[in-house]
Amino acid sequence: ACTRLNGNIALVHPVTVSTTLSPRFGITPLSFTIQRRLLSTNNSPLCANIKLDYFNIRGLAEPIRMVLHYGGVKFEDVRSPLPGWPPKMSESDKDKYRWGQVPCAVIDGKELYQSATITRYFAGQCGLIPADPYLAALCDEYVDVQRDIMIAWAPAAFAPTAAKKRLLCDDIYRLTKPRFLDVFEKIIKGSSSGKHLVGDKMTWADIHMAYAFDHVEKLIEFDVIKDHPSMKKVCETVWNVPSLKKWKETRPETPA
Ligand code: GSH
Repeated sequence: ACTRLNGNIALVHPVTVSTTLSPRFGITPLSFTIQRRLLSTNNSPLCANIKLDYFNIRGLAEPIRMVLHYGGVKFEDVRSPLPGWPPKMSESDKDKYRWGQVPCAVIDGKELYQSATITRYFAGQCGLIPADPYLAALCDEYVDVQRDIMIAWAPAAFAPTAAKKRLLCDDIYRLTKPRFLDVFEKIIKGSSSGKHLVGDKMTWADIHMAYAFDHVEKLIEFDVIKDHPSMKKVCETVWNVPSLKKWKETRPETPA
């Protein structure tokens, strides 16, 4: 529900209302964060008309969808049929988009591209970016590292045979474990909460981590973080948020 307050549009978010009033859904600190932020803004995307254009896969759109579901933000999840693997658009479809690629978020008619940019944009509006600029940048760093890890696993995802995939998985695991996974494990172990990457609250870096390793596992059928219990804890914490748990259980079953 949107209402006007001191000339600004204030939004009393439906999720906030229900979580505040009904213990059935649980009261989350996020509700209050969202409420506080939105009371001082007149261009919140949570009041906007949001459309997300992508293919009918999780892919690069999934962290955006997760952040929007976390915030209880209504959006139109437009899914075009997958044009092959890896997806390649026809020239005429490419012409529909500024950079010839998706995901594309359309916010009150205005387009925004680049999956990390879009995810970060909505994360900021959903209380998932720390106010401290250093901690906010740390979230960016961790998301970028997670993307490096995903890129490292891509050859296994596109391997022509199962045998080749197995060989590649062994090689990539040997390389990425000490360089990336063990470092994340140490960071989380040394944190005050033991279940968040940055500070003691959920941030978009946590949500992106849950997305990244869920996605890699889906693509290569191998649990990359099976020996990293603290990383598992972060991911479980994300997937235990009621709206994300529901999304995971009900999202469309897709090949990637
Ligand atoms: N850096 C971009 C992002 O993160 O959004 C990459 C976008 C991208 O590669 N999109 C692919 C695409 O639109 C789908 S995953 N492919 C169609 C094509 O290039 O023809």
